[in-house]
Amino acid sequence: MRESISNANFPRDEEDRVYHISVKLGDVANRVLTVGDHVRARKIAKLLDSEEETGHPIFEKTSQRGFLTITGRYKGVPVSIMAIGMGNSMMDFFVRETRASVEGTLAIIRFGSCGTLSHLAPPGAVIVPSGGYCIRRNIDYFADEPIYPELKDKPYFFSGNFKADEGITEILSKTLETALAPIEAENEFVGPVLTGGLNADGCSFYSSQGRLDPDFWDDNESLLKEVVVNYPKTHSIEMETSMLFHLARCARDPSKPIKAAGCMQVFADRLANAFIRPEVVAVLEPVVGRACLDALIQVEIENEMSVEGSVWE
Ligand code: R1P
Ligand code: URA
Repeated sequence: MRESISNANFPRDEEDRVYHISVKLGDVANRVLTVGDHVRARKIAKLLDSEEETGHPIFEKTSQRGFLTITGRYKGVPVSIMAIGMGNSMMDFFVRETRASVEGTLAIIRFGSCGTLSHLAPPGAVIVPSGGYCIRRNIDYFADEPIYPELKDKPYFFSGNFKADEGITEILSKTLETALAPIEAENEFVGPVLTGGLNADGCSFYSSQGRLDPDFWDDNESLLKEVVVNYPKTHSIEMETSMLFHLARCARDPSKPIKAAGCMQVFADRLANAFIRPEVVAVLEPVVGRACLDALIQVEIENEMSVEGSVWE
């Protein structure tokens, strides 16, 4: 760390950049497409309007902690594409530090990958959840000396449900269905788009998603059955989208709402124990990435930011 940081509660550097993502006001647009990995982000960023078209350089920042922010215009509308890595805590860094770097409404679409728990969405399908919940490993269950013995009963906890933004979810579903229809007609391994179910965020890719690992004591053999019993509408299982819905729900200031939706390409079939083939991802991912941008720019933002010197000036 080279910059000097003044505030231990919400750290920023001398130029007011937030501590982990390393952006400041003006670097991120009101409309954000977030993905897990940099490669996906950079491929989608190729769809942004060129610098010749906009007359502005495309903003790009990779933080020391591995967050990537790319801000430009898509079909004339300011958007940011942000790669955040994996898991609930990365989502927490992303949502809080982005919120602190954008004025007005923040509209977020997450485009990730997931495991499927629905026969209607095999690998190659795209799932658009209407809400999501979290499955957390209860580490007290595994503790040698639990502080709260009453918490020792259950190895995994299920949270309540958090809703996606209905308006953005509807735009996203329709845009994806239109974009995928011609590809589905040509390629039997792509599609369909499955909407209206729930997403489960595991706090791990392994134990809290019901993966069996003989090297560890996990007590998760019945976890996926429990998912079906507790939440029969669960279509997808991954690691960030429910946390995004949860944090959007907890945004306090009504003049700065966070509206969030998500879609995932199905990579792993957790019922049939199968995985998507790379050649299917190569067809699916660019179409879904473009559809996410097309959906994002349809989202109405009443109080769009205007920051002197930024990419959307
Ligand atoms: C695990 O392989 C990762 O893939 C999924 C999960 O949520 C987790 O982050 O999403 P991304 O493809 O967006 O990273
Ligand atoms: N991402 C996950 O978190 N789980 C899966 O099964 C596939 C992708």
